[in-house]
Amino acid sequence: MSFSMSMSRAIRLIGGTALALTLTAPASAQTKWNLPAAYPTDNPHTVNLMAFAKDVAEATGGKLQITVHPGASLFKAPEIKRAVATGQAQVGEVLISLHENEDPIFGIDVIPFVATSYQQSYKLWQASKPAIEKKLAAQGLKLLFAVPWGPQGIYAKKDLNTVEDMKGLKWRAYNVGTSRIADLVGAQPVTIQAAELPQALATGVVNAFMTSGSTGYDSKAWETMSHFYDTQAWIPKNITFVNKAAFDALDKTTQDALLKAAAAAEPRGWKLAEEKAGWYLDQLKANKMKVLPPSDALKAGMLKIGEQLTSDWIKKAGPDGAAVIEAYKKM
Ligand code: PCA
Repeated sequence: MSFSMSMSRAIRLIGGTALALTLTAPASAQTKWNLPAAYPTDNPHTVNLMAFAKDVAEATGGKLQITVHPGASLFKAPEIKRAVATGQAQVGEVLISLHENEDPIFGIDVIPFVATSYQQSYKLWQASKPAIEKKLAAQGLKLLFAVPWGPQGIYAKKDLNTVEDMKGLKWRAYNVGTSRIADLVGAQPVTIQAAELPQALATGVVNAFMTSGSTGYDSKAWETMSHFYDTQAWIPKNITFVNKAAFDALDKTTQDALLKAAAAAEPRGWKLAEEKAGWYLDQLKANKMKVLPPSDALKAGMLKIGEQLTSDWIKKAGPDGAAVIEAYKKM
């Protein structure tokens, strides 16, 4: 083989490789996003987020890869929103009422007894969505979807026949509202996020709390608690959002695929939550907990607390908040 032949072949080969690289460039131009989340892998919220990430990867032919980080492994629950707003993560999921201090609208779904069924809760979401979306946008966040928890009940290790029986309890709170309930009943509030709840229970830092059947299940409440009072006081929601700049940097086709996957994630998440709510209470029972409706007296006491929290909220939220509640009531 002559020198010139091998040279020209080498040049052709180099040329061919360069061409191949050019052709494969769009497929290998992969965008990788992190999605911090705060709840366990098998929690319905996380299951739904994983399905969302899978949908996005499939719809974009692997161009946009979202890695879900469950269990507060990347950021702690109260830090996720800021992490996404500042671009430390591109997309994230939070219990939106954690941020009620920034704007009362973020706490609209945790006002007791305003929306207690999934149907009501969905209506409240429709009524409050424009205001929440606007507030998030002002913070550099684009709303993707919202998914509910189970109805909130009271976990305790003794009979609670009235709200007076809650006096002096070491009460685990997860947001402003649950902390305020402790104040109103004369319990001592300790704010602890779900990821740290199992340890708080094991070490006896708390001896009562309100949450869903799922968080009770996730934290093996039966190891320390004996009662679950199914008060169905409110249905809180997690909201998933994306950093606006990260979204804007995507090409239009990828943006559309992301929004389509988000639009599918919302109804799937609501369905999953509702389907599993009963199953979770069954697991508490199977683990020998008493799952009970609240007594009339306990219910009346909780309703009174609800009235107080409702008027507190209306005062804080002003006419804008009142307008959202009015819109909800008309739905
Ligand atoms: N679980 C979360 C928020 C509401 C819920 O049901 C928690 O207890 O932290």
